[in-house]
Amino acid sequence: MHNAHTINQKSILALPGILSACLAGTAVANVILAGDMDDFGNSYDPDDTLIIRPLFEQYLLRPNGHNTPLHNGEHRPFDTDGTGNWDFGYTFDNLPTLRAGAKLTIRLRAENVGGVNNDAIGLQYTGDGSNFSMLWNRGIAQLNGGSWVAGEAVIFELDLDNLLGGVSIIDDINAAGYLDVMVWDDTSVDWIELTIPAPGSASLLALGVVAAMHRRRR
Ligand SMILES: [Ca+2]
Ligand SMILES: [Ca+2]
Ligand SMILES: [Ca+2]
Ligand SMILES: [Ca+2]
Repeated sequence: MHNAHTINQKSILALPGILSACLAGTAVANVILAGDMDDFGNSYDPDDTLIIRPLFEQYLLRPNGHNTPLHNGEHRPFDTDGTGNWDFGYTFDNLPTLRAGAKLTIRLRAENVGGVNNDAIGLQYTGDGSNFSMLWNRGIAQLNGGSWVAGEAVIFELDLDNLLGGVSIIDDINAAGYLDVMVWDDTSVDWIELTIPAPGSASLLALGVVAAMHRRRR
């Protein structure tokens, strides 16, 4: 009986520590990395595996596009070197619910093949597999202060709740459960990161209050 009481008291004393550990744990965002961070090293490394949902893939491989007539129907891989007229696509799928704070970070390089100035990035393909339709897209030059020149590399952080133009696509991503990323057509992709904010700590804070009250009652 005495032993049981001692153990109980110890576990109650440990409670704030456990709770703060929980809070610290949930404060860490979930980050999904696509491609490998190898400074545009080799394509087709184990971590360079492409995931592209079927309808988006159909669009990327459309007969009158770049990939099918010019690249034998092959997808542009991560880390291509010196290659142009090739469209890149990737789908982050099976996503949990995103909230404000979700962001996409992407590292790009303008290839020295001519024609990079009109390259662009698009998010969330909404077409029927044959037509161009993106929920949001912008010229890379526009995102890069007005220019995008051969050999230049950049990391963009795109706030999915406040994209250039004041657009939020978070509700659309949540409704779909995926996020398509497209980059075209003379620009290489080193890697892409999707940062998913941790669930709100409000409920855990409430739990902490309940625990404190519980402790006082004893
Ligand atoms: Ca690689
Ligand atoms: Ca081109
Ligand atoms: Ca181009
Ligand atoms: Ca890479």
